[in-house]
This record gives sequence, structure tokens and C-alpha cells, in this order.
Amino acid sequence: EYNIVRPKGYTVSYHANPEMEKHHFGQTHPMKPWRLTLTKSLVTSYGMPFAMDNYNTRPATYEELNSFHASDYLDYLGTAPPEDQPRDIDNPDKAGEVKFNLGGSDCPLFHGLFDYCSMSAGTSVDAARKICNGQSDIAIAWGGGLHHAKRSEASGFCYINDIVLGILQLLRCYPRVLYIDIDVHHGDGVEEAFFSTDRVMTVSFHKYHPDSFFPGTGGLDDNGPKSEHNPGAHHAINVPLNDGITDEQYSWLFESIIGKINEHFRPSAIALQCGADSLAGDRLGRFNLQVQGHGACVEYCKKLGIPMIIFGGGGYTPRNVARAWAHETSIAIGCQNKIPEEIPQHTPWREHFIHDTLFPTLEQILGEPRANRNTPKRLQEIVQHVHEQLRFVGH
Ligand code: V1P
Ligand code: CA
Ligand code: ZN
Repeated sequence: EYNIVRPKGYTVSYHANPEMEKHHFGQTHPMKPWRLTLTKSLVTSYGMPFAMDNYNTRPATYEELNSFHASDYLDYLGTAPPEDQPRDIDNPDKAGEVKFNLGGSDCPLFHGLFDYCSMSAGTSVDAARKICNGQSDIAIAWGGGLHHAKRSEASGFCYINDIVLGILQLLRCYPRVLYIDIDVHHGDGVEEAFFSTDRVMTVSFHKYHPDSFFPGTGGLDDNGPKSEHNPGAHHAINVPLNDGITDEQYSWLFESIIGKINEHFRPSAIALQCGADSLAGDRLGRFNLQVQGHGACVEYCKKLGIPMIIFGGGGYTPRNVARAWAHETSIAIGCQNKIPEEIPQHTPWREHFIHDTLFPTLEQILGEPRANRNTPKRLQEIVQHVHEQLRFVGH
């Protein structure tokens, strides 16, 4: 209907497992896998699947998960009973204990947890494989992006670090991978996984407040362990921000920082985590970003002309998540100027969008915008610091 056609000269692929969307973290938990359904509904109603290769992905295998995660952690993740089931009272050792940070309010043990995790990881590994074998130039995995998970620990709604699995796959065919993380939270799990290699540079933009905002890490001076002979030193870049940052400031920062990193690090592939909790009006986030500013990051990366995986991540106001990820899918395809701003009449669950536009104004989203606590002087200092770090990074 909108004449959305395949882009000339490059291929975009979309990797999803619809079974993921049926899982629930619990009534009051902010993570709603259903946001993926809402995203797909918008992508489809605009006709974007016609312009992409669409894959229904299989769950990741145990061996694939095991390429980063420890076996004892995976075994427990696969067998731990859901929290609402009676514990094994005959075995007091196992009654009610918390292992690997599983089973708290952030990382609950819910029905089908292991399947959910394997499916999320499967979308990202599949995306990485298509990039590696040259069948895709931009591979989209909105079901992935779970950047906090550690080798043997769940953290912040993340159990399996699908991004690390995807990057490990990319490293088999590309010498250097640039990881960029625009989720409002620090991408600590991915940063830590690649602390000791100079083949991956990680860059996270996030709200930073050590004692009041999760996970509390990612200060400006945290650039990777500077122990002697660590090739990974200076290869972790952190962009700590305050509440209320705007599209204009964020785009300026993003382009100044990523442009310079591209010149120095010369990545052969990009892994971009597009957590949508950095948008204004997010249930957990604190920024004033709009769909346009968030999408500008994707557009900038695309223009670098380097093979890229685009992951999802956080995002706790489903209608805004769906808007951002549908807009970013259109940027990947290059059809963003062809699709109308008005949410199509035939979009399933259209009423969930409240406002009938892809680009609501800050006033529509928030009423009163959040105060901006980012001074131009501080943003200048951040860019200056990053440029100084890059002097240590080989050309
Ligand atoms: O703040 C915490 C922990 C719990 N306290 C002991 C400290 N957790 C945060 C976790 C946020 C995770 C973000 C994940 C992602 O980066 C990637 C998918 O987006 C948290 C928050 C919060 N406002 O920061 N947990 C919860 N809220 C929460 C609320 C209700 C029910 C369960 C968890
Ligand atoms: Ca981030
Ligand atoms: Zn987040």
C-alpha cells in the first residue's frame, strides 16, 4: 500500500521468534515481552516486511549459550523451578535459596524462563550469522539486547547475554567489532565480557548516578582495567549523563563520539543496542529523547556503511518502544520518508498508541517535560575525555 520495496544494493534481515512474546515476568514487572508484538504489528502495518528477509528463528542451543555462559549457571537456569511452585522441602539445601542472582524481583524465575532466554539468544545469534556469511548487511534482532547478564549471573532483567554471543560470532569473521549501547542503562555485562581484548570497543551512553540509578557503574573514567599488558585498556568508553537530555544534545554527543571512534578504531562490524528506555515517558528512564533523536543514532551508524546488527534492549512503555523500533526498522530499510506519520488505521492494537502519530511531541508524551540537568560545559568535557582516550587506540 505504501510501496515499500527492497533497498537497492544491500539486504536487511529481521530475526524474531513469536513464541517469546507469550512469556510473562509477572504482573508488576516492568519488562513486557508483549512490546515485541506491538512492534511487529506496526512494522507489518507499514508494509516493511516486503523490503526485508524475515526469519522465524530457532532457540539458541546449549552449546551456543555455553560459548559465553558457565555450565553450572546454564544447568541451574534450565532446572530452577518457577517461584510460584512449591520448593523441594525434602531437600533443605535447595529450599528457597537464591543462586546466581536468580529469583529476586529483577530476575524472577517464571514459567518457560529457559525457553524465553534461548529464544532471545537465538534471534541475536541468527542475526550475527547472517552478517558473517554476507547474506545480510543490517540484521535486526529486537528480541535481544540483554546487556546486563554476566557469565554466571543474571542481572537487571537479563539472564543470557545474547549481545556477547552475537559479538563472539562476529569475531569469527571480522577483526574488530564496535559495540554501541543507547539504552538508558550502562551496558555493564558486554563491557566486562570484552574487558581484556582490543578487538572489541564498547561504548555506552547512559544515565549515571552511582547510588541511585541501576547498575551504578559506567563513570567517565572507567575505560577498562589498566593492568599491565592488558590490550583491552582504553577500549571501554562510557558516556555518563544526567536526567532530561534532549534529542539535540544527544545527537551532537553521539556523532562527535562515534565519528571519532570510527576514525581511530576502524571497526569492521557494528553491534548497536537500541534500548528504548532512553525515550521520554519511559516507565524506568529519565531522558527526554524523542523517536526522532533515538532513530538519528541508527541513521548515523547506517551511514558509516559497515555491516551492523541492531538489537533491542530495555523499553518499558510499550507504545513508545514500538514506535521507536518500527521507525528504526524503516531507517534500516531506507523507507522512513515513504511511510506516513499517522499510525495506519488497520494496525492491530492501534488504540494502545493513544496518539495516532509515530512522532508524538514531548507535550503529548509527558505533559510537562523533565528538567534537563545536562550542561553544555559538561557535555564538552565528556567529548574531550573520549577524544583523549582514543589517542591510546591504534589507527
Ligand atoms: O534498581 C534495581 C535493583 C533492585 N534493587 C535492589 C536495585 N533494579 C532495576 C533494574 C533495571 C534493569 C534495566 C534493564 C535494561 O537495562 C536492559 C533490559 O533496561 C529496577 C528498577 C529501576 N527502576 O531501576 N528494577 C525495577 N525497577 C523493578 C520494578 C518493579 C518490579 C521489578 C523490578
Ligand atoms: Ca547504555
Ligand atoms: Zn535499560
